[in-house]
Amino acid sequence: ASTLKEVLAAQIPEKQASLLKLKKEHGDVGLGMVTIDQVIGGSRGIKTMMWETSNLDPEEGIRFRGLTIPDCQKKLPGYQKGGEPTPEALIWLLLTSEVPTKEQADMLTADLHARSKLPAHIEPLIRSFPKDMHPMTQFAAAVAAMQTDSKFAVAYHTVNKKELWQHAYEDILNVFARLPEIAALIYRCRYADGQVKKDLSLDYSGNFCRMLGFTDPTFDELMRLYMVIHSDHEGGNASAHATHLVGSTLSDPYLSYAAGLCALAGPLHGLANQEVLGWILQLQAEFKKAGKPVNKDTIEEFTLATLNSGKVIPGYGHAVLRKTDPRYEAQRQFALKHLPDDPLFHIVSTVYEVVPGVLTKLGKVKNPWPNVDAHSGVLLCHYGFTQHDYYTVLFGVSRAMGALSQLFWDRALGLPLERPKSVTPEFLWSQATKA
Ligand code: CMX
Repeated sequence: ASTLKEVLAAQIPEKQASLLKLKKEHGDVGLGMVTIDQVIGGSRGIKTMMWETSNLDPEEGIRFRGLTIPDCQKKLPGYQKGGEPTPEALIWLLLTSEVPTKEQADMLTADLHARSKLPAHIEPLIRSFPKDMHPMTQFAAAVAAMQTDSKFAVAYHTVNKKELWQHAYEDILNVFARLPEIAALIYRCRYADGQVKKDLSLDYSGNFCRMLGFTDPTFDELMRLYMVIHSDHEGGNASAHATHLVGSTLSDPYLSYAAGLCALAGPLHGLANQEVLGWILQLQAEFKKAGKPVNKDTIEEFTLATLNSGKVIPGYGHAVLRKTDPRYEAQRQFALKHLPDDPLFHIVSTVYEVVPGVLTKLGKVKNPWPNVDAHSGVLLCHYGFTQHDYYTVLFGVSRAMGALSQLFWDRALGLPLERPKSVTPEFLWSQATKA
């Protein structure tokens, strides 16, 4: 069978030719006008970036290279027959748009394991971080510090730019391979004995779970599903966009993804998964103290109190989605199968019955439905993974697969520096009064 790199190398000339033709023959076709509202409203809905690894439909949710999450669960090879798809299989799909065979996915597992050794300074660096430094700060710093190993950065000065994609490929695969150990080191140093034990006889997720210190095979399955559903969410979200933007300066994949991680660390984006669990635990503790039952009425009261204090309900709403996130639904199905009686799962389910109605009544929230972050923490907690200030790191290990698969194609297609035009408020007023 061909290796991943061979498959990609064979695809590049045709894709380059197709893009050139599109640009040459149809480059002046308009894609809609831009309003003042969009310019001051966070660019919502402006079509301004090409992203091929996934696409987000407001109603249906995400498709990875055309496949929905249930399609991926059916078609991508798992670690065990009939089990959840593996991240390795998804990486293959995201990069090549082809569903890999089990043999191809296993070949990629072996390649990632072979690339997984960290540069010598990374472990001491992580051990030197203050214990109270947020895990996402540690993660972004450690990924940036691995840049000493970038083949792309060296190649920029030594090879023809047509060849740069090969070096981007090496860096990207090395980042995928090394993120789990970095993440595990941060976890073990902060919450446990600082020791990380690999098991390279397992797949990418299984080995990651062992390094974190978890041994339940059902937790391995959860991690496979978790990583697949968090991998990519088209290009406009802040972590993917930041990676793409920084990469467009020909900054290497390590630095580009460190930028993506910094974006993911914001509470309106990836940090929402830690905020959700905090909110649910606070709800549980307050109700217990006041002797209140957990039901729809009490949860509605708690939701209103959060909103009245000027805060958002974490895990609800989305900039693009207008229905329940299929990533939420996939996690709900996992919970119904594996932990139907878990008390925190019951709270999450009751919150789902209440919050959309409350947010709808506010009249301004465009999407009152839950997103991916509303469910993930409760699943992790069930298996004893309770340190919620760490959860966004798991999101960060996963998001690399989408953001960096696209970054590969950015470089293979030779996409230019991203540099949109900004305008002054005076310009906007001048246009407004002209209209
Ligand atoms: N709770 C309370 N208010 C909310 C809300 C929520 N969950 N979601 C949106 N709103 C409010 C907005 O704050 C905004 O209010 P103001 O006009 O007073 O500023 C108004 O509704 C309109 O916002 P919107 O157009 O519906 O949403 P945006 O596209 O601007 O923002 C998002 C999207 C995700 C940032 C927002 O829904 C939010 O803050 N949700 C909670 C945080 C969260 O779960 N983030 C994770 C998203 C998924 C991910 O990236 O991981």
